[in-house]
Amino acid sequence: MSSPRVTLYANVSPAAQCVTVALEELDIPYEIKTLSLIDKEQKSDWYLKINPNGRLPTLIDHSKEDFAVWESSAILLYIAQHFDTEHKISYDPVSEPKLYSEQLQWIFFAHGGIAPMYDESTRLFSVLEGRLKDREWLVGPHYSLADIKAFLWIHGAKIIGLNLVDYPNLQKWLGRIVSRPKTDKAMGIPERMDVETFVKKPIEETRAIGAALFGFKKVE
Ligand SMILES: N[C@@H](CCC(=O)N[C@@H](CS)C(=O)NCC(=O)O)C(=O)O
Repeated sequence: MSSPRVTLYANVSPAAQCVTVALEELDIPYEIKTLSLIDKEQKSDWYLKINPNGRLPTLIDHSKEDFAVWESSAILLYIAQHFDTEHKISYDPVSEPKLYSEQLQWIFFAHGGIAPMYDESTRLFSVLEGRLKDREWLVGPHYSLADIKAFLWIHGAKIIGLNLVDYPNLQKWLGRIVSRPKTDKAMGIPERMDVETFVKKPIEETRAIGAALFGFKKVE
């Protein structure tokens, strides 16, 4: 096995697992280190030195003197810049400037829109549903960081009581994504999110878990 080019501090959450998806899709050798949110390891002094926000994920690039990158979308863009030179899952800002801009638009929408406003996501789901009405991917002709950033929130929607019955295009798009072998593999790293088990828990517990996993509300 090749030695890891990067280390990813992660847990089972859309914020962290969108990064494992990108690493798997690009066949980048990486090491996963999981932190326990229950033990508040993400707030320990050593971790705050690499991620002052005290949240997961954080990527460490061993080929750049252990340079640390935090905030999931910044990590995705860093991975694209340094490890996706063939643009398998990203668009080139120079030769594909419009697609690159659209990719940024949808990443920002998912990062600033879907993630923190998960409580009021139906309108945001409708935006995605409309976007996917006559296209396979959020941006351009292939799977990209925009899809990778957004889909795990949709995949986990049941946890907060939303289902996708009213969103047929979103359902089909999600089906296309989760049937990709490398993406499916990444969804099991560090562990597979067990949506059905969450759904059976009492509502207060579900919301607390949802808040911790998705980071839309602080759980003390
Ligand atoms: N905007 C951040 C959000 C990260 C986030 O919310 N991570 C959650 C994952 S479970 C977390 O670390 N929660 C623990 C905490 O807030 O202390 C990103 O996209 O990287």
